[in-house]
Amino acid sequence: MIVLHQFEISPFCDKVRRILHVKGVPYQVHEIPPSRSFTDVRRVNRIGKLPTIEDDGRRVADSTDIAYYLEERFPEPPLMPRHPLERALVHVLEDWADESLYFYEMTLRFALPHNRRRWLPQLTKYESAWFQRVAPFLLPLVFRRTVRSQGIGRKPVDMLVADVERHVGAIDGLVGDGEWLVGSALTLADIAVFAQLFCIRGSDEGAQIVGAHPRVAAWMERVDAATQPRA
Ligand SMILES: N[C@@H](CCC(=O)N[C@@H](CS)C(=O)NCC(=O)O)C(=O)O
Repeated sequence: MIVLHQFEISPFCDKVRRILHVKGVPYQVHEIPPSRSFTDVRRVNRIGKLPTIEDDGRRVADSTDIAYYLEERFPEPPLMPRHPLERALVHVLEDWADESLYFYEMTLRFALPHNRRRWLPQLTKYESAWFQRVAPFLLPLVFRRTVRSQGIGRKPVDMLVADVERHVGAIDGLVGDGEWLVGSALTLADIAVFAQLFCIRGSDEGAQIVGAHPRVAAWMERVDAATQPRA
């Protein structure tokens, strides 16, 4: 059976879980506490990031590589369109979600103190009691350093909110009066963008922005319903 090495709270791990659900593939979870990034995670893969899956002795790291691997191994139902233009769009949207939206969700949930207070207990759920005590002092420094060096973390909140409004507006434009982001069926683009937007919506600012876009909220419900574990 496939083993998913994960941080439960990671949007990339959520993305992989949802792909596995859509394809009806059974899997086991190996949960690693985030504080073990430099030890246990590096033993799982040399990139030192999760998710990673293990399938019959073969390890695949990175949610994008995992998505393409699973698409080949379990082609039904397809998450990649056949048409080259649609495939290209799925790729671009997935990369936008992973490499841009991710840093907004990280900044909103973990760099802004009012959101962090709510999310820290989730992040440290699998940590030792000792780490849970030091986390409120240590982790804000780690997140601040990460998002500041990436760049988004240097923006004041009003600029951050304006950026997220533009991104959510773009999703609204893509969904339009249709059901999915690309073409006429659920694709990897829906799952990748959903996974990041779900986390963005977990912040006060993100919830307000998504709430102001009923078509985006309805699309999120649609993707969520289509990517739940199969009964
Ligand atoms: N491009 C990677 C990103 C994965 C990623 O950044 N994972 C984070 C958790 S959300 C991680 O493992 N961070 C640990 C670290 O950087 O040490 C993917 O798509 O899987």
